[in-house]
Amino acid sequence: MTATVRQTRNGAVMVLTIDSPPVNALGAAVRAGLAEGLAAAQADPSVGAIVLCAVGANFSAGADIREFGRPAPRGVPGLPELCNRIEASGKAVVAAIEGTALGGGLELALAAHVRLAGPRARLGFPEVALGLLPGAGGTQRMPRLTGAGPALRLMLTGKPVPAQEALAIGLVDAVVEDAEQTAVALAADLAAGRKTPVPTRDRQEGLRDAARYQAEVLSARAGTAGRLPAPGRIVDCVEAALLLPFDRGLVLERAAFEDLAAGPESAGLRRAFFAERRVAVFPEADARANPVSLVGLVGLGATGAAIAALLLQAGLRVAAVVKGSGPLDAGLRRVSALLDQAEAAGRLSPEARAQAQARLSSAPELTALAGCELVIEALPEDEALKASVLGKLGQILRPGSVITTTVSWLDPARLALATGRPADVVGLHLCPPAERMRLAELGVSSQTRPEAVATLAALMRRIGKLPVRVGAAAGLVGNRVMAALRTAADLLLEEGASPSQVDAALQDFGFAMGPYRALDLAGLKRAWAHRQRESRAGRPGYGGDLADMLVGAGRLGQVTGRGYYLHDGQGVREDPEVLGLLGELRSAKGIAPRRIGSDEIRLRCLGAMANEAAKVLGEGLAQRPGDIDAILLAGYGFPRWRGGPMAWAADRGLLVLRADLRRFAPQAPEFWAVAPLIDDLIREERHLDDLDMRPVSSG
Ligand code: HSC
Repeated sequence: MTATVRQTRNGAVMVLTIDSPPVNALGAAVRAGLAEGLAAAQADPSVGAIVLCAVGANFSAGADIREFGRPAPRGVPGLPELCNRIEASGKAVVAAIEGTALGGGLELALAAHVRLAGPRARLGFPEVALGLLPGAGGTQRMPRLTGAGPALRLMLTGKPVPAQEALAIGLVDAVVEDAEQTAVALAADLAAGRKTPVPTRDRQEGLRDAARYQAEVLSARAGTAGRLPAPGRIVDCVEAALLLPFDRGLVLERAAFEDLAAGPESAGLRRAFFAERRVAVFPEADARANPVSLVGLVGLGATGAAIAALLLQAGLRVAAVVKGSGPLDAGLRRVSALLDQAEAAGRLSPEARAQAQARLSSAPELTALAGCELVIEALPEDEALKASVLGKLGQILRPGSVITTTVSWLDPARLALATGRPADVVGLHLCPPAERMRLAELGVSSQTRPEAVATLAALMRRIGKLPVRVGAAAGLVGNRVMAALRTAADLLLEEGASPSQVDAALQDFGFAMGPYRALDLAGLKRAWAHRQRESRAGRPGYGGDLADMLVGAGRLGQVTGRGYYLHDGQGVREDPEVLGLLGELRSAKGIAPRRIGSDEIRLRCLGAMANEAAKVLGEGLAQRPGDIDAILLAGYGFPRWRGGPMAWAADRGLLVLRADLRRFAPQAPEFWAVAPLIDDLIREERHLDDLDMRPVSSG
């Protein structure tokens, strides 16, 4: 007997219980255990029926994603084969689904003859988020039960449905209070009557209305025109469930799955999946997170209001402090508008919205925050203003409360000193729009106490953010890496490219928006102020000259109708005036413009990001390459299916990347200087991926 699957007897019923923490993924050992249990049940004449169930919060999270791309162990059936064996069992198989049944986990249940779900069960096909499709019969079995519409919805959105909805669409046969107990009783009945219900492959109810089925396929196909291949292949397979015999449909599904699993898009998405999970491991992760129910918020600008709205929606109380009745009213209106949006989107019921609003209080003075367990200072990027408020908070707050300072480019370690209690301070960077972007970078200094980090991380998770722990430093990690991209882009403009060429090349790579469109949207003022500060501090840096000329000409971006582009009634257009300014800049620098192709644009921009990321890693500001990828994916619109800038660098290879950087260096030697970490890894014959596996160290 394999330890990951327990075989127990209950009269004539053999119960096979999957017990493979943390999520009951269907790796080789579990599949072997299930196959063994199934064979034992078939061979034993005293067994009349079988129950499939699991322990823990998940029935099963599906196939073990770590096994993809590795050779299958000999003698262990693959998941498709295992599902076929379950379905072909002469003895009835009843699946008892408690918790989540995802992907291959749901396919296992679909191969059973009866499915019972507990009231809190959730069922779904998240494969599409990994660039895959259900590859163990799901695309052929589910439509036979539910028709094309529900099957396509689950497979194309990747979102699980709760038990009652699964019942309504015909995905499960009943929702019962204790799924395992009921399954055993039902299996005993089936065993007594020697009955095996119709296997899913022979069920027809979902296929009967062929015209409707085809219409649903057609309408789903219209939405699959994007960059990723999986959605189109899902639609093909679901269509095949109607048109082809079951076994031929399985062959088609298998081929599509193997194609997708071998493709670069799925590789990138799987990498992103693991990177986002690995960020949960950091030196302070096991420290005690203080319970938080009342959060103080200083400032209700765009970021502050977004944080307030998210906290209120998550059931927390918020005490906001804003100086002046005008700014306070404006801030409260922002919070209300965000709660309205949440209600309109169905994320809050009208009652929940009213309750959320009632949990918000406001005051003009910081002393109102004395009772807060955690305070978030969300004032504009003005060091003197922030330092003065943080100093007062340091005096007002009880010992043990956590002080969070939101930063864009300011160094949270420096700001922490202003409180007089730096151990309690954590920096926080949220990307705009803060109500939507998932990233929460936590800037931790050598003085920060672990409980403060754990408390803020837990709070961020509660409001739906992905907390990534980084070292406290100016710009933290994300802004620094993005600044390198912008510098590389600016240098390309000086050499001959236009803003629209750069944007098009990066959008073609998969960025939602190129850097100049993004700058126009965010406004040019903030980046300009940062350059001014850097220049005053004796760190002038490369690039930025055109941006300075634009700001000087009052072109502040979309808000003023003009920035890198013209924004008027005719949309966003290239502006000859900007190209003229660029010409002047090149002449002043004595640069003869050259034609630059899209490949070179991408290579330079991504090379600059990867090199900066390697510097950040070498400085110990990020724990792992995957953390940097997670930051860029969750906060900065880096295309998820590309895996992130470090994934890009790993694919390109460090030697090739180093040669690229050396080639670019003459124009801006300090900027393109190869990160010492890249040289070290090359010398030690190691790879970036090796650093993802190293244990995290504190400090
Ligand atoms: C699939 O099923 C494909 C099949 O259709 C076909 C296969 C056919 C093959 C044919 C061959 C030719 N695998 O998220 P958490 C790890 S594709 C491996 O923090 P939670 C995770 O990395 C799969 N590992 O927990 C972490 O590990 P760490 C479709 C998996 O309670 C730990 O488990 N399924 C894993 O917050 C805890 O994870 C999915 O995409 C997996 N499938 O959430 C489901 N799933 O501690 C993905 C998790 O070492 N999983 N891990 O860092 C989830 O959505 C969430 O994990 C849950 C639990 C909601 C299940």
